Formats: sequence, C-alpha cells, structure tokens
Amino acid sequence: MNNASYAHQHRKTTSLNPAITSIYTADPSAHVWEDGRVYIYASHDTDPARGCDLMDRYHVFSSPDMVNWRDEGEILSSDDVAWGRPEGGFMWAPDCAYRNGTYYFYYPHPSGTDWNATWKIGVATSGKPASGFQDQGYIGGLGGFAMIDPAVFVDDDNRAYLYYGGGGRCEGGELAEDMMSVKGTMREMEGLEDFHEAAWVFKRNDVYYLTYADNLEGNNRMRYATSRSPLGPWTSRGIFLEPTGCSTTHGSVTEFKGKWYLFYHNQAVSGEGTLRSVCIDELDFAEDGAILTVTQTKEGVKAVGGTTEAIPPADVYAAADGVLGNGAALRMLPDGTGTVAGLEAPGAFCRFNGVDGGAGGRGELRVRYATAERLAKLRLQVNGKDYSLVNALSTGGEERFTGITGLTVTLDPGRGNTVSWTGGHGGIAIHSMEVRLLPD
Ligand code: FUB
Repeated sequence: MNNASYAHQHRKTTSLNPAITSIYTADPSAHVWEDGRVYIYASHDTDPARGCDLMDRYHVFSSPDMVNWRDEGEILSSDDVAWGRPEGGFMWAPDCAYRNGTYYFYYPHPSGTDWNATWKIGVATSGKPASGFQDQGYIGGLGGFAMIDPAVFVDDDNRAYLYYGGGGRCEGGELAEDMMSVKGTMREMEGLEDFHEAAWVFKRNDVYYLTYADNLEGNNRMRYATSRSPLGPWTSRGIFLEPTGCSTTHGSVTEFKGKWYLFYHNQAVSGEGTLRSVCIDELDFAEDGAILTVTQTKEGVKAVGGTTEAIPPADVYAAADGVLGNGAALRMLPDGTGTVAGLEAPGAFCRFNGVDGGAGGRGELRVRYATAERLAKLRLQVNGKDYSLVNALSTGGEERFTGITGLTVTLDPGRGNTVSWTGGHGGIAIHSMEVRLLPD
C-alpha cells in the first residue's frame, strides 16, 4: 500500500454523457446547496434489473464544477423504511429540499405488496446534504395508484411546494412548516398537455416552469409549462427534450454558476430501459423565456467556475497486495508492474484484506483497470455486504490501464476491512485500488 493517488492524472475536461457510469442511475434531481457544490439525487437501477422492481439504495453524487463527480455513497435503502412494502425494492424517482438547516429527502415507495396501488411519499431528513439521512415516515393523506415522483420547490420567500404524480395526473400543494404535511389539500395542476410523470418546478425571472415527461409511446419526451404562480394554472409551452432512446424520460433543470443545465437519463451504457444512466447537457432560453430544445451530446458539459478543487490523498493498494482466487492471477507488465488477470472466469476474485477505514465511515473505493470490451463489470463486496455490479467501460485495450471505476461504501474503523472485486462479467484486469476517506 502507498499514498500515490492516480485520480489526479485522470481529470476529465468535459462531463461526458452519460456523466455517471460506475453504476446505473436514473431520474436525476439536481440542486445547488450552500456549500457551492451541485448535488444529484438519483434513483438507482440495481444491476441485474427485474423491470423497475428491484430499484433500491439511493446514491448521491456531487461536483464542484459539473465535470468531476464524486459518489457520496448510499443514503437510503428500502431496508431502512419500516413502513415500506415487505418485499423491498421500488425506490423510485426522489428529490431533496433544504429549508431552515435541514435537508429533506422525498422518495416514492409502496407500502404494500400491491405496489402500484399503495404508493406513498416517504421523507428522510439530515443536517447534511449527502449523508446521515433517517427516515421519518411518509406524508399523510397522499399517494395511491401511480402517484409517484415527488419534487419540491422552495420559493424565494421560503415557502415550499410539493408536486407529484403519474399515470396522467399531476398534483401540487404547499408544504407546511414541518415539510412533512400539506397545508390544505393537494390540487390537480391545470393546463399541462399530455402529462405522464416526472414533475419538476424551477423559477427564472419571476416565471415558474413545470417540466415533465409526456406519453409518447415507448419513447417519452420532456415538455414544459409556465405560470406566474407556483401552483398554476399552467400554460403548456411544448417539448424541449426529444426521445433519448430510452422508454422513460425524467429530468431536472438547475442553474449553476450562471449557466442552466438539464439533467436527464438515457440507456446508452446498457442498451436496456431498466438500466439507465444520468446525463447532463446545457439548457438555453429564448428572449421570451421559452426553453430551447436541448441538444443531447456525447461530450456533456464543460467545467464551470474555473478552479477544480484539490483531490484529497488516497491509500493505493497494488495488485500484489491482493489475495487472488478462482482463476485470478498476477500478471506482470513489461515495466514490472503487477496486475490482476483472469477475472473473466466466473467467481474469479481479487480480495484486499486489511483495508484501512480510518475512523470509519464513508470511503471512496476506485479500481484502476483495463478492458478491451465495450462494457465489463466487477461485483463489489465490502465486509460481506454486496454492492452488486460496478461497470467498467472500455479503455481500448487489455493492457491500457486508464479506466477508473468504483463506489463509495461504508468502512469500519481501523484496518480490518475486506474489499472483494469478483469477475465473471467480461475480460478485465485490475492494476490497483485507491481508497479515499470522505468527511462525515
Ligand atoms: O425510475 C422509475 C420510474 O421510471 C420513475 O419514477 C419514473 O419517472 C420513470 O423514470
């Protein structure tokens, strides 16, 4: 183990699209909080998927510049939801709001086995934007058939509004001071043309915008409507995101450092509509406030805000530090560097024992890898917990160790952590693993 981090050598110059590829993420709700970072609260398409049934374990991602994204780790799973459906899963499109020192995480989740008839809007809270969330129960009196996709907008006067809905019906209402109940009743949002789901509200130049997914068969688009009031009535203004190639569409619009962005998802990594990936592109307005059609790019967006923050030091574990089994073997490169090969064999693994978790808490685990395949995968397990499959996109050659992938996980205090990377999902070789502890 040594301290020479390789993350420094791998700064991206644009976000690329998809912008997050290590795991499958969808339904991004983006916010800029008081620390100046932009945060994405996304749903998580766990791989392998079974429809959208197994979606679970929300991750948050944050960035100082729109290009370099940090996985902040898992913030809530269906196991944490005492009132949720017994079978778990179905943790669908969430949002987060900040008011008076507390972050409120809103998520749709069924309370019963009959999932589509029992949707509720759960609320978890924390004093921090990306960790420490505790479930507080659900918003009473809301939910029912297809009522999903909560979005919360906090206006300039600090009043907060909740929007949600699916199956063609969108409702809105003002949240009470506790942010967990509605003042009066929710009401149907009037004037939305072809509403399907995925409501999102933002404000620009005193105009309220409500964006949403429409019903185009198998290829939903994003539309929007505007109003002079946060609860409408709304005037439909048309389509601003054409089909992405994915059967669902879902996005959010946010201003960051003077520019506007659309966060959305597509299926470019997996080719499957239930294994989606978050993308970011610039969003522009016409003189009259109309949203111009967003151009979907492969490059994504450029870094904004000038300086990129320093990357804290990491511990690096070399291939030779790993315990290898079931066909995995050390292979030396011509320069004498050891790498782990043989990971294409089912069950082949590279295990790092004695991984230092410092005082315990969140640790960013990233492997440096090479693969000639378009998409290989590694299963990550930490201290016996299964984090499922982590994607590794092609580096253009089986000895080209320029890929970095991984997740942020929970580590125990001290040097007793065990991290296993298991293959069997394509030809891939590991050069080393980097562990960076994140502040609580
Ligand atoms: O991700 C599950 C569901 O698919 C969301 O709640 C919808 O908006 C659609 O994206």
